[in-house]
Amino acid sequence: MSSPLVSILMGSKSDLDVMQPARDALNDLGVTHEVRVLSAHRTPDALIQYVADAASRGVEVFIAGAGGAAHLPGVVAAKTTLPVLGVPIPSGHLLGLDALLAIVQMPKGIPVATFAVGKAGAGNAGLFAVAILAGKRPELAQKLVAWRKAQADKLLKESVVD
Ligand code: RP5
Repeated sequence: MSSPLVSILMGSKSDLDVMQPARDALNDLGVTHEVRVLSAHRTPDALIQYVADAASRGVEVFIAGAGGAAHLPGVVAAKTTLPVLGVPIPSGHLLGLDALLAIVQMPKGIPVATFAVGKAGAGNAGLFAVAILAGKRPELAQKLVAWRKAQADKLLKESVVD
């Protein structure tokens, strides 16, 4: 089996589009990752088995996106001491506010880092995963600096509107 550094989890295939920016960030920066759809309430046993297995294969960071009651990131965090980055997915009547509150309000003792609702949060979770990994990987830290510079250069090129 391959050993990706990051695992991107989501509770439903319907979350894939919102989670895409996390994949994009990891692809841009050349970080190995895998993507799985596993649900805390629909497939709890498979989820718990996967988390244990992924950690033993070398995964160092989990990104978990979920909508609604959104307990996926919390359940992942309950089963590993590796960093878990939670992304609230906008869905249903509450448009992600439900997921945001569910993820950000983890009771003391089992932390989940919570990101913005939707695609911005997914992208930032990807970048944050890279930042965590870059702590012990100087070449990755350099890539992150270059990525930030490219982002700034792009904005500066477009800064004169009129
Ligand atoms: C959550 O319920 C998923 O993360 C998804 O955001 C939401 C709706 O899932 P589906 O009904 O589209 O499968 O578990």
